[in-house]
Amino acid sequence: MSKKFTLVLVVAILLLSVAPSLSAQNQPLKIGFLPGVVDPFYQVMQLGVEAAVRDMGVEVVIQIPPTWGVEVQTPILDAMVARGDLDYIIIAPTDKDQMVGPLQAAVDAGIGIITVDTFLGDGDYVNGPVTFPISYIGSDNVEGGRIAARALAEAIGGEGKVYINSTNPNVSSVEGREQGFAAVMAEDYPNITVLGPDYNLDDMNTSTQQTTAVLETNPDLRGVFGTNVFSAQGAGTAVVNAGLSGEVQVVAYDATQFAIEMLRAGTVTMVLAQKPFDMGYMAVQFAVADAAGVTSLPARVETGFAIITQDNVDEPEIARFIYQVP
Ligand code: T6T
Repeated sequence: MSKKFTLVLVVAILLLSVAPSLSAQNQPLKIGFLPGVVDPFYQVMQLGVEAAVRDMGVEVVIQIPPTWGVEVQTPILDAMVARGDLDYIIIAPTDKDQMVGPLQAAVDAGIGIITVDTFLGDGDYVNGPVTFPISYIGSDNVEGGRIAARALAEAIGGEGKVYINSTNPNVSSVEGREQGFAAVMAEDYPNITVLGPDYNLDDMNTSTQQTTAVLETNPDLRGVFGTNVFSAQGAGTAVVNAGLSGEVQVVAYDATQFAIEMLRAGTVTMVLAQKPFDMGYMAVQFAVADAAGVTSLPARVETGFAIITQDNVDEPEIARFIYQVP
């Protein structure tokens, strides 16, 4: 092959690889991103979305609900649909049932839906009650709850009373964590009693108040599981405020800087990091692939965890999963 032809071929390949992904109307693909709430987990997810948007030459419209709930998320979703220029919406549904209708309307308007972090229905988009989303990209939260339960059970010597502090009912992510946690305790630790869950509606102060009340009424409490950012931060704060740091063990879901500080201080015994950057990046990839005509996208992608302890928190391959937000 002549050198000139090789050079032309290489340049052509490079140009094709950076060509913007186009919609059916031959316009740059435009994607909406609508997470659950403003928090470090979704901020890291947004970094993943933005990195993929840059890499794949697409456009994104980002809107983040100030607080959690269908009454906040639905109007934002409806406004995104009403724009009429979005090809896909990447969303973390704030209720696995109540968000089905509004998202079905988005699909009826010709918008592809990819759910991240939380799912609709039972999460089975092939054979379940809800099948219109392209995919669910997120954690296996039942397994996450099981990991948390084993860590807490080990930290308290396999016996005693523990408490779950969580955010909202009917949210697939924390619901799975609660289920996995309770299942391991029931199956493998007959001498551990589980209190809760109490729901803090994603408010850290409420979580602190709830956990404080449980500590006061249960002086024999040995451990607490906070099922997400604000639950873990609130529960850990309550344990510290009660002067019980290191005595009442805390397992934290989500690797915020706050959780890591509590880990280093000995208040938290294990932090379970999710991979929100991966969720965001892959969701954009899936939208681009679907627009290009790919038909073999998996309906479920589980992005895994990093288990963070005092022993490994400074190891670069672990520390990289701490939620670093700008
Ligand atoms: O734990 C994450 C997320 O996985 C969950 O669905 C809701 O809470 C967080 O956003 C953390 O606040």
